Amino acid sequence: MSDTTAHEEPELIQLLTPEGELTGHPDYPLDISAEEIRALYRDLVLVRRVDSEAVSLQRQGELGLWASLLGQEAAQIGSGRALGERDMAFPSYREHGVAWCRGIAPKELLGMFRGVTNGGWDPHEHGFHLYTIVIGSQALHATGYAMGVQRDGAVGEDGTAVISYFGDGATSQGDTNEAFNFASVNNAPVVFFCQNNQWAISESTERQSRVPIYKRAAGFGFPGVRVDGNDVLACLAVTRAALNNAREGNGPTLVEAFTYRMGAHTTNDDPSRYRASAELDEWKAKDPILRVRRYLENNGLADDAFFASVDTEAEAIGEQVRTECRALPDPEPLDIFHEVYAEPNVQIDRQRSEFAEYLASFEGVGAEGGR
Ligand SMILES: Cc1ncc(C[n+]2csc(CCOP(=O)(O)OP(=O)(O)O)c2C)c(N)n1
Repeated sequence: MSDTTAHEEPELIQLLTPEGELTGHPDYPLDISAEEIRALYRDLVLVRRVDSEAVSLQRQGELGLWASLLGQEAAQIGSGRALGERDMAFPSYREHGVAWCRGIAPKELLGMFRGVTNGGWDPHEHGFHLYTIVIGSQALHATGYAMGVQRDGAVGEDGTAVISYFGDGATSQGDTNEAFNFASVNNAPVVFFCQNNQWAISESTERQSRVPIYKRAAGFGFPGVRVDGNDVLACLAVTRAALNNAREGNGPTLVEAFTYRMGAHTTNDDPSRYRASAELDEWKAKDPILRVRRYLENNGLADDAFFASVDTEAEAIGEQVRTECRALPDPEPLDIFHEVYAEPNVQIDRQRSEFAEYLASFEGVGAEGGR
């Protein structure tokens, strides 16, 4: 018996090579203007700048933690810009680029990582759900939401599509596999967008799946596709097609965006302990921003003034993020009881009163009061 599935070379959908050559793909035609490509370039540069500023802020004690998106900008901007206004995204905790596309201000993300907010933003206002730390759970949330969309009759030409973001590690979770199955048997309008960044903290992708991740969709009865996750144009075209498919009532798709986490898992991690630096060098050559810049330059579609203006904007946004982060107000201690239940709750009311009494017991006690 031979086993070829684990070893054959998977097809990678790519429209723009690392050298900046626009090759296109017959299955994913993309009608895009130079202006739109310049706008994508700007998105990529700005989210990278927000991200690097957040890493610095964490290092300086202004944030408790940060999960960097470095290297995954194209996967997130490409898929994020494919979303329609009515669509709903269910992120994990690294989707700062998608949040950017959904109009979430960076300071809202920082508030969460600074620990001064219970949530961050209104999911319905932005079509972008709250960050999820419990790996894989949002695949089920997205599927349930998509089944709701279906029951509301919001599938069809102007329908709503749902997208769930998760990593390669999440594909080992029961929740993710249950979501695949529910979505498939219900033909739910959901796209599963897996950013295969090659690592789940210190576990490599080989430890998650014996076959290329996108091929696992076939076992659940829906299509899977592997896209170059460092190619913003391919990510845009492939996600757009998958969302349209879902919207039109043709069910789920698994998109595996093949990319690389160029930074640490989070600011608590040191990747040099488990992976070789040569691997990073290899992926730096496939940088998602560099290839768009090369394309624009080589084809005379952007001049030095354009690149300089994006850099200036990036510096300004870095400063803005820093100032806004430091100005975020600390929450009142009693805020912890807000938004626990939608309806009044006796237990919560009792706990709030007890805590308020406890806090009041400090009133009038000066620094010397504890002696
Ligand atoms: C249910 C659950 N198990 C374990 C963890 C601890 N944990 C946090 S991040 C992570 C790795 C996730 O890797 P992946 O899904 O590839 O996403 P990435 O962080 O690479 O974007 C793990 C195991 C968790 N948050 N939730």
